[in-house]
Amino acid sequence: SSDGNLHVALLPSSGMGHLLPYLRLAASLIHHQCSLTLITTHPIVSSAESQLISTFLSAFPQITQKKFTPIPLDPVAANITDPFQLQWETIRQSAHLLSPLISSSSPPLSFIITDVTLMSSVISVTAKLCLPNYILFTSSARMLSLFSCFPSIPSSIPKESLPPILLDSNSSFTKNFSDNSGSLKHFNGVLINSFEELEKESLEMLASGNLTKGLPPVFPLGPFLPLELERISLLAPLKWLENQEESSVVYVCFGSRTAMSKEQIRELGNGLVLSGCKFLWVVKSKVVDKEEEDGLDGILGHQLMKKIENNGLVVNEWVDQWEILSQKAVGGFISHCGWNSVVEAAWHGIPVLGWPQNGDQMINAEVIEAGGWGLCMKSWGWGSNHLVKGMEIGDKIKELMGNQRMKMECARISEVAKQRSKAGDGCEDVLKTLFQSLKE
Ligand code: BUP
Repeated sequence: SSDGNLHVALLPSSGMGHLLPYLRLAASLIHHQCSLTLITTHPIVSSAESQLISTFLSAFPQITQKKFTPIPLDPVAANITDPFQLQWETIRQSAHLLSPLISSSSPPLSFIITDVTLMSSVISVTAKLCLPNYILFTSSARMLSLFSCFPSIPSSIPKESLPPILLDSNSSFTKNFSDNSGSLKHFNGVLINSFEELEKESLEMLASGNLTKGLPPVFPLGPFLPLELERISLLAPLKWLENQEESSVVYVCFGSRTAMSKEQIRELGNGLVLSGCKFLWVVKSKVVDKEEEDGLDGILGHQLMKKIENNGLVVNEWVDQWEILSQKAVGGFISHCGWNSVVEAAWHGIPVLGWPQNGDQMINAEVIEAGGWGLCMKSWGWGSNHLVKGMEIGDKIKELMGNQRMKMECARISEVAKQRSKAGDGCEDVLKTLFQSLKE
């Protein structure tokens, strides 16, 4: 291929939701004959991430790994409790140490692709080295439209959909978000796991140039598909699903970084039982997988466990979400609306009951709602300690599972998504444009 001379470095941020799309993109770049360097940051926050990285590197021995060890930050002094966010800040503050790592790459790098959380600090390094920069934005185009204007808010996005922390202009999170946004114009382009039919309006708005001056081109490369090596063999859920009727099961998962309160988890359990539907529920009560779990009995309580027994299957391990969503038995998905999950639900044509918990999730859930293929529960505990009762949850699940119009919209979006990824690589044309733009 004519792209054979490109050497690309990838610098992902922490958290599975950030790492997975990087590895999926990496595989696609390899397919296009690029040489790759993967910069990994140590110590790695979760064991899910470290396992995935080792499996990935053994599957692709041609990829160079460069280990980056930033200077550790004191979480108390940094005033950050979330371990993933702490890692972002740690990388940011040690970004100058990336310089030797990047400049020693051989053959010399053609460009680097980095995460939104690291932008403003990485740009200072790459500017000195005159190295072109791209971002792989791991959220929706709708979120990108907010990000690109921030601290202004585009008229298409209600203020209430912003995570509460972004409304506090004094928080360090908001300051970083703003700094990163401000550095956007110094980047050569933004790659994103989205596609026209999923986010037509936002992508058009981003391309029009009306949103922000100097916005670099956006390359919609989605839908990203999982790699074979991501598939793990936790067979119990799949075995159980095989014995359920078509479209009868609601799958419940709030992603890899979100832990609900024990009280809310129990209400959700009651809601699932009250809905009368069968369910497959991935329970997570700790933010990082390395922390100790109470065990399902401890989290749910004996009484609820008994009620659940005949209706559903509950697991507190990493599951193969892609495989689960592809099962005939699955007819609905209760999701926190992390962007990867949204795109995966679209691809499989599963109606979503969106229950955003924080970050970009409300804005992502609005993409689903606007597309008519799911619901966005704006009033359910977004950024507050409000407890959603089981009864209300149960009613919404019934609505989700019985809604024929949403099923039709799902089938439509799924068909287009599959069409886009038919050749096994949905981003062929867009990547060609990207490579072309690099040669100009
Ligand atoms: Br949990 C879980 N199995 O058990 P999101 C997640 N996943 O395959 P997040 C599994 O992880 P951020 C599990 O399919 C998706 O690709 C899932 O990413 C997979 O949410 C990914 O949906 C999760 O973006 O990340 O992890 O909360 O908050 O950073 O978006």
